[in-house]
Amino acid sequence: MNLIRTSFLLLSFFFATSSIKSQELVKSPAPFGPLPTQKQLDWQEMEFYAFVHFSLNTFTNKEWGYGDESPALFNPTHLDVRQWARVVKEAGMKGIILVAKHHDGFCLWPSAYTERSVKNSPWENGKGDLVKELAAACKEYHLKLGLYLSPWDRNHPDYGKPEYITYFRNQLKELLTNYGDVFEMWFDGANGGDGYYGGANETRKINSLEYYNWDETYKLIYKIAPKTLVWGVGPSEARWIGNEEGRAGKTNWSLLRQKDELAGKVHYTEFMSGHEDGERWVPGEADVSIRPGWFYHAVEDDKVRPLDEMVDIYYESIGRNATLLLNLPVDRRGLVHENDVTRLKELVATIQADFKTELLAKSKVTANNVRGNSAEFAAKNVIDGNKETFWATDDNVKTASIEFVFDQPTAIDRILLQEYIKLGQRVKAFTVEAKVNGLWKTIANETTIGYKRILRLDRVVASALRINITDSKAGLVISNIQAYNAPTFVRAPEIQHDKNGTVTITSEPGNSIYYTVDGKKPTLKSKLYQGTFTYNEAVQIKAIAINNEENISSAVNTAKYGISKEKWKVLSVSGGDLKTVNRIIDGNPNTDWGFGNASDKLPLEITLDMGAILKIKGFTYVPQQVGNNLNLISNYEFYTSTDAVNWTRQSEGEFSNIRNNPIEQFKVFKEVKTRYLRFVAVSAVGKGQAVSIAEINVIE
Ligand code: FUL
Repeated sequence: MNLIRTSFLLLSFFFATSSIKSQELVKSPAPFGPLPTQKQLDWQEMEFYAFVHFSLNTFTNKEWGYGDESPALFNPTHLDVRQWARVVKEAGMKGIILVAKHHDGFCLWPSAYTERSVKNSPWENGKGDLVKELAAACKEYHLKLGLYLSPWDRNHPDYGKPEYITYFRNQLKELLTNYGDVFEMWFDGANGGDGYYGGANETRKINSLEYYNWDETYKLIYKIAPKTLVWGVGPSEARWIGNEEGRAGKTNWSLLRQKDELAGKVHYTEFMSGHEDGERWVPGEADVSIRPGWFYHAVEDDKVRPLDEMVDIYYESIGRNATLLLNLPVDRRGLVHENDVTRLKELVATIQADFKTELLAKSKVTANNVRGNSAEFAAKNVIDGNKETFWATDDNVKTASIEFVFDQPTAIDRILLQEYIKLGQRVKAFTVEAKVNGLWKTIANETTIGYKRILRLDRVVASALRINITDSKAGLVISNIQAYNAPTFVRAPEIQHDKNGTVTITSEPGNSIYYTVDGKKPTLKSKLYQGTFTYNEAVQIKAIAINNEENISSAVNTAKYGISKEKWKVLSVSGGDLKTVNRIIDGNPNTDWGFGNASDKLPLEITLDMGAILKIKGFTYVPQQVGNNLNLISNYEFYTSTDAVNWTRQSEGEFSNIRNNPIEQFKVFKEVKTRYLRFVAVSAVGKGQAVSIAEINVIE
């Protein structure tokens, strides 16, 4: 008995010490640098979620309300939040962030702290609560709910004073306690400016870093809603990606020098790539609307972003270590518009086809360094489909290669890589090589990986694949590597129409282009494009490109043009360079005209002659498209006249949000007959006097 007991003790001692030893020998890699919290990890894994902008602006046709619009205007005819949830769920998105209050202060829930809400709208006889309805729909469809509460309130009389902060926090409390879990709280960066402010109609500038006392506000949020991730201004847990086009930088660190940012020392363009030396984990979220505007405008029904662009957005957000927040501007019925639903389905179908069959799982995988030669950190962990296992190298081994050998030559054009970010983001540079016909060739030379990096590559038929990490902050910890052979994606052709009505259609070399001018869908039987042609009347051109080798068609590109601007003339202009002013009517959005010489003072006035009387129902202003510090117009007036003597003002106001989203600005009014147009740039974004115009168009 004693003997047995003694040997048992000895044995257990032996096993205990040996397992301690092996643990000592091959410890898991230590975390490196700033780390994500569990909340941030869960959020990152959502990857793709929806934004909904739907409020008074939907009914006033604005992007930013001034704050004086009546709540009675909020009157959707067929509101169905379950339709939103269905569309979102079917697209594989994981949640919806609803704009509960935009800059005009109108609340989609019956806040106890204001009369400016759905309770004073005809919708559901003032008994409705949109946040509640959406929370229920999200629950039903297993989606997470997020909320946007605009810190800037152009309606509130106390905006700019301490009293407003109490109001703002009270509303936060309502939103974070009455509707269940909120996965993300969204605080927009647009803060302070002109507004109604309870009738004061003035400009109120605030210092957004100080006024809101974000530290206190964040404390309050975490106290009542610890599961909520806070985005945007203040010491946030995720950052804006620096543009409203949904594109992250190729290099994208989930780190940020947030202290510098909070001291106002970081330019927003740096958000696209984060900071390699950031002291905090603040990952990027790429936000973009499926249409040009964030709110619904009927005039944009045919301006839903083309499939090519949506696919690019997917690869340049989720494929570049960011999450993708895609806005669906709900229309006046209260539904996601059919055109948006169609495009979303096309996007999802394309992405699903791209990632249909994974090709590395069956390959033979080896690495030239494995941490402690331990099976626990072996190369094969990157193909086991388990996100908790990883290939790791020895500490300080910052360059290493992992190789995948196929049974037979395999066609590949996508590679997906993931670091095990629980232990930090490490990789600074890597290359990809493919063995083609017995020879290694480099097919990619890239920088960061992070949570997820997807490469779109020209197709190769390879017998083996090698990933070389060429620079890293610390030993490597890679959890997943995949490869796919996505179908050839043929980009839709580009259509251009110049001032003289000349139409040029272009596509990638080797493709054929077919087009129609009668609104019908082009097919292989339509007209083959063989060079430029001229169209002076209003025309709708639809074109497809065909990849001849594989006989694959692109999506249809539709371009609508009004009558050509051939007869247009600039009659007068109150400053700027007269020699180049024709650029604003040359039909080319990439050439712009600048106003802002030393002697130029706003307002700028331009008078145009269209050469004939036409019926128009609006105009558009295309701002300068090229560059970083664009000279943008913020406020305008627009007049029409049939004789250039008597003028009628048709529209005036602001180009809201143009700073963040400098796209073509649409302004509609009641149809009017006119020959002459007068466009007045009243003020510029920022303090300067410099503005520029790429194009002025009319809406017929
Ligand atoms: C911007 C806002 O000003 C826009 O109106 C929109 O809400 C967008 C998501 O953020 O900065």
